[in-house]
Amino acid sequence: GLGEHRAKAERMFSLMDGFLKNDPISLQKDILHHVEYTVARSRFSFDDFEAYQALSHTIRDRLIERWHDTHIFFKRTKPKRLYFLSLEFLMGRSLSNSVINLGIQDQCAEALNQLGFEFEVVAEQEGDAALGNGGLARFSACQMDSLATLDYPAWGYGLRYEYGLFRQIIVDGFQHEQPDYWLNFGNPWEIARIHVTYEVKFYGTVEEVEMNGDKQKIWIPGETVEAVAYDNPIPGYGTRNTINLRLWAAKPSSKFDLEAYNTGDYINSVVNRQRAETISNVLYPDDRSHQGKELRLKQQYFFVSASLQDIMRRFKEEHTNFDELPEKVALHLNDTHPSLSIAEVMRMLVDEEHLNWNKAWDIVCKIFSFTTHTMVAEGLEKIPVDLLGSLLPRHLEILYEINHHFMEELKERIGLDYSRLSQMSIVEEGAVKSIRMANLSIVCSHTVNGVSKLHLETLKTKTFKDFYGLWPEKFQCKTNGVTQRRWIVVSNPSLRDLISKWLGTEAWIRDPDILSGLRDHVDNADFHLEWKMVKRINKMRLAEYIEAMSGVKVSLDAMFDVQVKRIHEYKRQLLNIFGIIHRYNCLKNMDKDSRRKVVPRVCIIGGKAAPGYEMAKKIIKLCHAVAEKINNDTDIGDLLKLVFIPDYNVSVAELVMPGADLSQHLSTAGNEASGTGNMKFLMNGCLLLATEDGSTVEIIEEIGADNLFLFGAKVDEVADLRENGVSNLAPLQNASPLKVPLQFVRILRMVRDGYFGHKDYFKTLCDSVEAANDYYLLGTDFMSYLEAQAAADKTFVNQEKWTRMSILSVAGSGRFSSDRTIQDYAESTWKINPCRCPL
Ligand code: GL7
Repeated sequence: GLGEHRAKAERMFSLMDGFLKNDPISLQKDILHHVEYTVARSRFSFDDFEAYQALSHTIRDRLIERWHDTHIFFKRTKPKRLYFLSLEFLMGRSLSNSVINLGIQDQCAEALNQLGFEFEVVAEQEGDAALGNGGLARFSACQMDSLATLDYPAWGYGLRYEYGLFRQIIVDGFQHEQPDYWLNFGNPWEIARIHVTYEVKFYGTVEEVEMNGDKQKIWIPGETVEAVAYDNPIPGYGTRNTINLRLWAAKPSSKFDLEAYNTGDYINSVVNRQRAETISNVLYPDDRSHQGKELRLKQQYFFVSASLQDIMRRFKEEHTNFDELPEKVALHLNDTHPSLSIAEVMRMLVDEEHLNWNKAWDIVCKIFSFTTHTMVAEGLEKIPVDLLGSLLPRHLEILYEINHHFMEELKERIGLDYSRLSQMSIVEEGAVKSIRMANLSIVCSHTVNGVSKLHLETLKTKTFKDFYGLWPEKFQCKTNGVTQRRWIVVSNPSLRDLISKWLGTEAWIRDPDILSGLRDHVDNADFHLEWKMVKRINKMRLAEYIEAMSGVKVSLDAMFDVQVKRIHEYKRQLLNIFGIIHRYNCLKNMDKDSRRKVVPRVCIIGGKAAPGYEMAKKIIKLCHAVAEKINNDTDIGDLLKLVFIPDYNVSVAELVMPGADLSQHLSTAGNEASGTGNMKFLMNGCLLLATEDGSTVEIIEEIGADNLFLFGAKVDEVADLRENGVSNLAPLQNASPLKVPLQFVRILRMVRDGYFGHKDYFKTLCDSVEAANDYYLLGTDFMSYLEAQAAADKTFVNQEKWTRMSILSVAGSGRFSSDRTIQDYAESTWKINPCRCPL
């Protein structure tokens, strides 16, 4: 009874001596305890990596306490919960971020110090959790940090890939991919929940059965695998709240097939069972295109099915009536990757809970929201009907039925406009009949979010014009953001201290708008001096890293000019490289006197190419070929260096961004939905050289066009430039120098003619600019690009002006915090309230 329960609880409390303590002595005791009993090394002899393991477990214990309290509190208060569904999370390292969010950074540093270790060195031991590709995946991670910090009752759901994003190694200038078997050394940041498992089914048939006089469809699946939960606590900053990121791993089903074992083929049966695990084995390394692969579809459904069973179980523990679902559950689709959820919830409600179709649909339409992260229609996900029908036969039927209802509604609204009907249909008839996952997501979601103002505009006027006409109120803009906890506090401690000193508060770490207070000091000479000193320290760290990685010694007086992001034609790394070749040509033609006036540059490029993306791989090779020429030219010396940073990832970004003077964001206008790298550089006082694309448009609004270097065609000019052939390079030989600058033609020739070697290999790269009508407008934008570069050089000479611009960049970066993004989503899309766990 109740009395017994209370007695037990009291005894438990008397056995516990309160929460774990965070003073340096208690931390040391815990670290040594974990060295001895978790890592199983001697306390008298352990190395940096073992210190990392022991400290991580020490922190993990503290995370678990808070995480328990948070979940008990959520359970007690039963708020509406947000479930953030994403196939990708790029978390990076956890140690530094955790100690900062727990507010025990100094204590940990001191504890380690007294044990003879250095926090920075120990933190360096950690590998990145790279369960995602690029911006989309890192944005998911930033959003988790903000959800926890702002006390929202949220859960993240994802997949626990055993192989994260491949490691990039460079051999002879070419990219090679190595598997990232990241769990090899153990992962202290996760908690295996071996009892939280669900069966996920695939294949089979659909049968019709009689139920209470009604005909009812049921799915008889053909294969079962098990999903096991791995929980990753996500601590908020300045709060006890610690939320959960639950990642699923596939395991063979515990119910084995007796038949198979009885045939005597024991070995093969075991091997076949093991195949189930392949589902969550490997992350697909393409960041923007997915072409109907069965394994990918299996991953998506595996993820969706396990997450929704978990979510429904939690709902049913607290509620009996599905009418309450929209008041208690918000499901967010991070891009279309989890959008099979829509069909799955329908299946659960109709087939398993026996709600009638209309009732179920009514509920479903109130719980889903959707964010799309792509600009161009070709980037939208489609799933071939044949594939879907064989893997998930019942879901295909449900999708057809959803579409049937939608088409009927649409005919009533717009009449028999067949061209429009077929364009808006969820089912695409064509050479390969397929399901349009974006259309499905729009039809069923109550809000459709773009990731920048410009992106939303494109969605309304182009990509989803017809849907916007039908449901204008659904379309919203939630400009992306990044967390200042990781992108300033963790990555740039010197800047953190400087900002706090001059603002007289650390409150900006929770309330980023306060950063605007830096404007008050923008002309203060002492502030300038300290500001430049911080940049110098960070450049020093970066220079050391560059030398270690590439052997190239760089001068700290040079302008560090960085472009780091996935390699893509539309991101125009090629424009950057052509600009570097141009700079090289100019230097070669200069006399000694003019050279003395040149601003020295260190050009830094980094990023991975999808393994199957030939053009991107050629861009990487070209970068290396050009670097080899320039860096070994004794004529040039420190005036120009080009380095490629291999294996760009979150932890490399943390080092590179604080050390950059200038960063480049060169996407052809209308191609980058938002971009988030620009925001991270902005927060680190790095000036931007950029096109007016994605979220840069809003950065301009915030800091003013004078505080960055803009160039290139604007989004509404691009179509014209393409269509009217203004930039057509076909008649290259006699091109008008006004339209296609001669310099550009010359550089293209150099590459084509083998000036940098590898003539044959670079041919298709040159063709992609020349023969393909210069789709990304490199030629068109080239002069404007060079002008922006010249303006950057000129400004760099005027250090006072440069520092002013740098300060104003940070001062204007508050709006680009993911805290702002998340608060906006919470209030206007998810309708959830903060739920703050008491201390
Ligand atoms: C992306 C967009 O390309 C990028 O502009 C955006 O910042 C990011 C987050 O919204 O999403 N879409 C996409 O598929 N990837 C992105 O990075 C991989």
